[in-house]
Amino acid sequence: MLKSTEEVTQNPASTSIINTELLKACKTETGLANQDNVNRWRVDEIVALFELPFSDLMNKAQTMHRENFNPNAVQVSTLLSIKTGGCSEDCGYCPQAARYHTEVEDEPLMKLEDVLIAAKEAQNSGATRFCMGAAWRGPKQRDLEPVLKMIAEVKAMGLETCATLGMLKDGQAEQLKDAGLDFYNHNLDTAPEFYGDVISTRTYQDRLDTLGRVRGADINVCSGGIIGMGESRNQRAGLLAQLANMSKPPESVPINLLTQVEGTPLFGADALDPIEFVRTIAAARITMPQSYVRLSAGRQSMHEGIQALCFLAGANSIFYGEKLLTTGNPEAATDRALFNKLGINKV
Ligand code: SAM
Ligand code: DTB
Ligand code: SF4
Repeated sequence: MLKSTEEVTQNPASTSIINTELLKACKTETGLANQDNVNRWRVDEIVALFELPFSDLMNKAQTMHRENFNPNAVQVSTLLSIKTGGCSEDCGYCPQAARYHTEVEDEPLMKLEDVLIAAKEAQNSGATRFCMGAAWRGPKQRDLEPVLKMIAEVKAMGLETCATLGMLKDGQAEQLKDAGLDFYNHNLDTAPEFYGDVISTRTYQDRLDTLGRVRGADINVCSGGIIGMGESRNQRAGLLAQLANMSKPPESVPINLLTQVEGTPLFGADALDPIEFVRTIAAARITMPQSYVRLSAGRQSMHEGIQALCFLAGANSIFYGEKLLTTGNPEAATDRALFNKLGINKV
């Protein structure tokens, strides 16, 4: 039986339980039921979801979504780049890597008071979570200390806090937790087999280790990836399998459409078919029924009809506000108009 909207409105994540029967049905109908552990996904099972007729896939995703969440509520987070550019890493998509010649100008760590002004503006415009991003390989202790203050003060304003600072060393996640951090974002980015084509300065295992430290410190995990980098459908499914099969899947799963930035190696990659992007969102919803799936980078160039399909496929979180980290995002007023048109409320 589907839950009524009222039953899941208050606290969707905590009132829901995984409907194992529904999951089993999703798998059995694709002819690929894995009887050993219905909550583990094989890559071929996820590929079979991608291959379903579009209406069947959307129906499964929407059913799963309604089982676990209020289908008309979307969580909104605002991003701020607190330290921009000059990064030592070589992520092939990223305009902030020092080695690529892009228009991004390097900026040092922002002052606490300026971060708080931006957080207040985000709160006034309706964001409930404030995510602070830094272009670091990982924070040194002297970098972390001012960020801990930012987190504590943003939290004290009544906002949920999120940070994305790169790889964490032992003990750093605990300091972030003590400062009041609610979520840590660290993306797997893509499937293990494609990863080496995109990044060489840190390994997949490094990323998993950081996620383990975040989980170990009892901080909510935010982890997803980027679609449209030239990966195959199998590899898109491979990314979702990595995320869904974690001993506890991430609470928040950002699915970014590659924003192509001139000067980065991935500039000029073949554009992804928008329907394939919607299919990826649907497969994320089905494989991670209790996670917030965030329709992340790429919305500025995405027709509102495709965004509507993403919400129908189970996306229930967005970045809100006219800027992501260094690239554009729809104006808040444009998003409010879209929400009104679709009858969506903010969580
Ligand atoms: N430097 C930290 C790190 O990489 O862990 C944190 C910031 S980094 C910019 C956060 C994430 O943004 C990346 O892992 C990647 O998934 C996403 N991202 C960066 N550039 C992007 C782009 N051009 N298009 C889509 N997503 C992008
Ligand atoms: C995530 O998955 N997407 C956000 C956030 N986590 C940090 C970043 C998107 C960045 C897009 C390119 C830019 O604005 O620099
Ligand atoms: Fe640096 Fe993060 Fe950009 Fe990679 S994604 S180059 S680590 S800022």
